[in-house]
Amino acid sequence: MQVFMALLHFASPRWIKHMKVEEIAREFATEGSIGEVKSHKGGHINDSYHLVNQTGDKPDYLLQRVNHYVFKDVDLLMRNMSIVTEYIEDIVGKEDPENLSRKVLRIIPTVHGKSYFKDPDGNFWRVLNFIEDHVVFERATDPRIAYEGARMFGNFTSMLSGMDATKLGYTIPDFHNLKWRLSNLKESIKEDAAGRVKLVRDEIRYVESSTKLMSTIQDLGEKGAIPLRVTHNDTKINNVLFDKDLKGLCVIDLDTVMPGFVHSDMGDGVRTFTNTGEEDDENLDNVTMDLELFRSFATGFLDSTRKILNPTEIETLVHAGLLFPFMQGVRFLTDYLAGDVYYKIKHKEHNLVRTRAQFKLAQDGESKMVVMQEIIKGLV
Ligand code: GN1
Ligand code: MG
Repeated sequence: MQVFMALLHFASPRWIKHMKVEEIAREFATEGSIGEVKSHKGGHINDSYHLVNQTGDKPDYLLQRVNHYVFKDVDLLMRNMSIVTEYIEDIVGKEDPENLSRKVLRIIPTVHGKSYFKDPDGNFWRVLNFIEDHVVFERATDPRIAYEGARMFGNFTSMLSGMDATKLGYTIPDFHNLKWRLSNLKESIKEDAAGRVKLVRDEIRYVESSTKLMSTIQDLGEKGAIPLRVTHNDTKINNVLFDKDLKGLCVIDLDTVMPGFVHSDMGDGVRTFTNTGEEDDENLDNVTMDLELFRSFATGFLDSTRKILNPTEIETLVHAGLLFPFMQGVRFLTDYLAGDVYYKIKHKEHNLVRTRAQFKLAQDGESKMVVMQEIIKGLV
């Protein structure tokens, strides 16, 4: 396959026009004149660039290449994104019209009026407004960050609770379906494409022994006890932008907004806001679930969702904090075994280091589950 791809690459340059990022930026209906194009730090999937406007009073923009290995249907993804951003702009526009441009994401169309541009190499690009003077965090160093970030993510779901979730398509089918994630892991163990199974026996044993506990939310979903909502599905701490006074501005990274369970948003939030270490911490002693940060996160999340959640959702919210580090570990482990084909990595063992840190976090969460449940009870 790789040889075939390489041949294809060498056979194509005569008629394929490889475009520069600057040229791609010119395909969009931006205002003013774009000068510098700076690479912008983003997540593990897409590539982002900051388009700096040379015209004084005109705004900057964010150009992104959407990873179409991960998002197979970019057309559907952009349709979802248009529906959601317009819906939110309507609500926020009534609440705070003066600060609208820093509080919502807007899709800037191409010069032909489309929501994305496909370049001759088959890459998909989009442009969004650049939110000025924002701050992002990789870790919650202050309970106020956990509270405010959680309130922002909760408010996102809450704002969208008036929308029929089936209006949106699935940008990644089965994204948070644990059974599917586990069957992918099984498959990658069987294939052992990178010859690494022998290195992860302990991790595989941990997955097998934890599956039952981690399936609680999936079981509830299958029974129809928890409703499908419009959820964000990637509520990482670095997907909320703050202003300098630690007030939440805007929730970003809407690629995975689709029908889901509220536990996804609680879960990825707990996973990233309460971790005292890094997502890929090599020192597992650093990785714990901080109960004070958990209290702040749960308070913020419930302050903005209390009014929309049903009693079963609230009662089972605590499970989300264990499931999401666990499932994330399963996903990193699967990618490690497959030879690092999905997540961007910084070194050869990166996905294994990430796996171990996520499993440590899930274990620490499990040992604190009773206390966390008490905290949630005290909040409702
Ligand atoms: C990916 O690209 P980023 O960092 O926003 C992933 C999430 C994971 C996360 C782990 C589409 O998100 O699901 O939770 O990495 N996104 C996709 O850090 O798979
Ligand atoms: Mg993301």
